[in-house]
Amino acid sequence: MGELVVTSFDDPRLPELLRRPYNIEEYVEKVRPIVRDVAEKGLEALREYSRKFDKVEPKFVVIDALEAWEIVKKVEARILDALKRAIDAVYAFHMRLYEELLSTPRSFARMGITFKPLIRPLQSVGAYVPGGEHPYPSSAVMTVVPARVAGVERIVVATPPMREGDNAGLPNPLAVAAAVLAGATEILVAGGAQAIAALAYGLKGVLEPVDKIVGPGSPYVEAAKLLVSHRVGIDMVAGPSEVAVIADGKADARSIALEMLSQLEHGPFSTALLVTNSPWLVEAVQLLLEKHVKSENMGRAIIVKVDTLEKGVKIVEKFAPEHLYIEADGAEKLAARIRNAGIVSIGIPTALTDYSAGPSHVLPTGGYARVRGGLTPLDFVKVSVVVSGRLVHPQLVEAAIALAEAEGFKWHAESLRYWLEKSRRGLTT
Ligand code: HSO
Ligand code: ZN
Repeated sequence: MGELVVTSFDDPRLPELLRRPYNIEEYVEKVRPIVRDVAEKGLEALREYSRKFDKVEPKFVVIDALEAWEIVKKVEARILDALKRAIDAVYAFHMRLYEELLSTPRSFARMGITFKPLIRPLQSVGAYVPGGEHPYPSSAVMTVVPARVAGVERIVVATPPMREGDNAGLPNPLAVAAAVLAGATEILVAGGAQAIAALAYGLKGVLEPVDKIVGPGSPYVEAAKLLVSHRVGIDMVAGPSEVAVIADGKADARSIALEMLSQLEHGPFSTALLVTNSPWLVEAVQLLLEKHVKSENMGRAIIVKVDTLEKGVKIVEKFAPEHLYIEADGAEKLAARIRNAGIVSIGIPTALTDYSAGPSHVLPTGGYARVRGGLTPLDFVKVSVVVSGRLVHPQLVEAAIALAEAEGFKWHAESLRYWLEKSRRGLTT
């Protein structure tokens, strides 16, 4: 059962109300033994945890893209078609974004040193696609597509086996279809912390470890990602969905309520916040939300009445929501002022960005929007630099010598002196 709170800007309980209802650190302790077991015992431990948590034995632990097509055949043509359209849109957006952000970098030089930036894709990544109560084929699209656009060769999608029915022990066919249509190369049939451990450590003879793990998941999955982040890259803590809404008296109460309900239906940990300067809207939205929030499996809805939208912006900035939806006069201006939001929607339902608008719906939650935005091809490349030069400005070399000496590193200093001398004589290569 969800919860609905109506309050105002000065309510001293506000920070507490806006605090996320879970603490990832507690989960880190819970998943530590699981991660350790899978790291040490591999496949055997993975199967054991699958029996324990998924209540089923996976029929295959790893499925390659070719075999996966057999599972894709089980998916209705209509849904396959929807998936393809979503993939097209997400692909087009990320391709364009990639060109804008990472178009072939040119070399440049300064004080005798030439710098050549190198942007290279990671070689392998794992993308977690949640199962459980809802399948998340859209999350396969939103992780695999930006990885493909960046040029990642090996993309492993991890998703749990289904518990019941014809597909018991197999991954959800929708998740598999989305994964292979988007360009995944392997499917790991595992969920939870054990899947994350398998991706990070590999499974002897079955699965090679990956370089980076991305994608949303339960607090267990997120905690496991944190635990393995000393050996693989991770994207972020992408936990339960959140939306903040800024609206004024002209907003359509029904659309506001639907924005809130759609993100709240992700479950009891999700949060939807409305800030508005319109007393009328407070009442109308409250009325529309009440029944659903209190009778369905939802998170917490908070409606905050503010006297000016300025104050609303302040609350939203502190909350740092995953999604921000704005329906108010001067929406563009308001959007430009918000520094902490994973994605901002103006006149576009957040559900469209969840599926097919283009940007990835893998977004920072729990306040992490202070630190980063959503997943993009930038998360799948690394930038390094080749430096070269034969005659570097002596001031730079002398500065380096002075600093090496100050740090007490005599061989650093000596290598620099030797090179400086060589370059003075035109002997450097
Ligand atoms: N709202 C979620 C994404 C999602 N919604 C997937 C439905 N399916 C994270 O922004
Ligand atoms: Zn959603």
